[in-house]
Amino acid sequence: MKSALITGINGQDGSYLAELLLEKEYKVYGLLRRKSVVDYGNAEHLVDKIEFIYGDMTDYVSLAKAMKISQADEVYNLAAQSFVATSWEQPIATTQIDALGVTNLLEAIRIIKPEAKFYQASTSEMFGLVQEIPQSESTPFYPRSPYGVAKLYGHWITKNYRESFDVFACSGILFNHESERRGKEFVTRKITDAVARIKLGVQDVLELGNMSAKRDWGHSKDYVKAMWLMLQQEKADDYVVASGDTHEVREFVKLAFEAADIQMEFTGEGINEIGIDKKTGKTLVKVNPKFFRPAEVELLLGDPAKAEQILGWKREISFKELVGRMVQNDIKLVGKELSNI
Ligand code: NAP
Ligand code: G4F
Repeated sequence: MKSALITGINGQDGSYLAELLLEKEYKVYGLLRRKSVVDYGNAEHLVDKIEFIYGDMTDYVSLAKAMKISQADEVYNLAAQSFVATSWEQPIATTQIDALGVTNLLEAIRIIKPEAKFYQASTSEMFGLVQEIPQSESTPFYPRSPYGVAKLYGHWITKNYRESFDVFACSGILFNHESERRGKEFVTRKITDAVARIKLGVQDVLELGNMSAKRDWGHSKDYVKAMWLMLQQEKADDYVVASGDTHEVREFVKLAFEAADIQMEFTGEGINEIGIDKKTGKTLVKVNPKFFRPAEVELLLGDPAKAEQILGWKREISFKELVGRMVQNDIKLVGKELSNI
């Protein structure tokens, strides 16, 4: 039986990856931060199937202990302060977790079990102010946020441990992936949650920042398969994982309202742009500059050719299906919340 250690176990990707590895009969260990109230988050339904180990990416000793206890054959580093906007408010914590945290974990592997295979959750945010369209493994990086800069360090230190110490270390440069388990501060889930509340009559308006930003969106369930595939190859390498399509935030909003049977259209420009209900004329969407970022990533579009050719990976859930699944799930969740009041 193979064993795996997943950091960020209670996050979006951690929970889907744990499900995938359990299906493949791995013994799964999950690194969990100690909080005042125990919270398994997205891994709540897996508590009987996973062995949790308390630890923190900023604490080398806890990571060394996690490696000692788990003796993991495969280590997936998904833990991060992952919200770009917060990285300007907490640049130092973001760096300690997303940059130095990776070195802490690589050192724990090198010292305790150097033959373990390592996956690093790199990100399309490293392309930032994009130097090429679409972005591939050879596109130069230009991060635009403290998060992007910290992740770029994590990316290079992973490569460095591969080249310096022969650790089987891979980076997955994953483009945006969402799901029914996405945190509600990220734009997709913020939209689908608001659409559900508007549909059920408990919210009037959805306020957003830059709706012209374009993202290459896929479903997390598809993307965790690529993580696993990377660690099953003969040779450690880095791969872009993306859908190969890009959409404006505005398009996501429109499709989300459509999925809830609300016909909405945009009118006006800049900060005066609004989305109105075609039937009633009511304003459903507004711009609030408070959600603008100090530096924006305007366009992300990935080229997944290498992952498709070498890993045999292909995304299965389309953009339209992703939006539909998230909206239907939020309508169900908000409905349940209201019936409990
Ligand atoms: P997520 O839902 O925000 O999960 C992040 C996880 O990291 C949570 O379990 C969180 O635990 C944990 N964590 C945060 N700080 C920690 C610390 N100091 N020590 C230990 N654990 C800590 O993120 P996700 O969407 O699943 O993303 C997974 C990884 O992929 C992240 O590294 C993210 O940066 C990267 N990534 C994501 C995307 C995407 O579109 N989703 C794209 C590219 C790369 P708590 O509950 O304790 O905070
Ligand atoms: O959903 P977002 O917050 O995701 P962002 O910044 O693209 O980051 C996500 O994807 C990265 C991969 O590229 C990951 F590495 C990272 O961990 C995270 O998962 O914002 C998407 C876009 C941005 O351009 C933002 O400015 O949506 C725009 N946006 C417009 N209004 C908004 C809002 N974003 C948020 N969160 N909230 C808004 O009201």
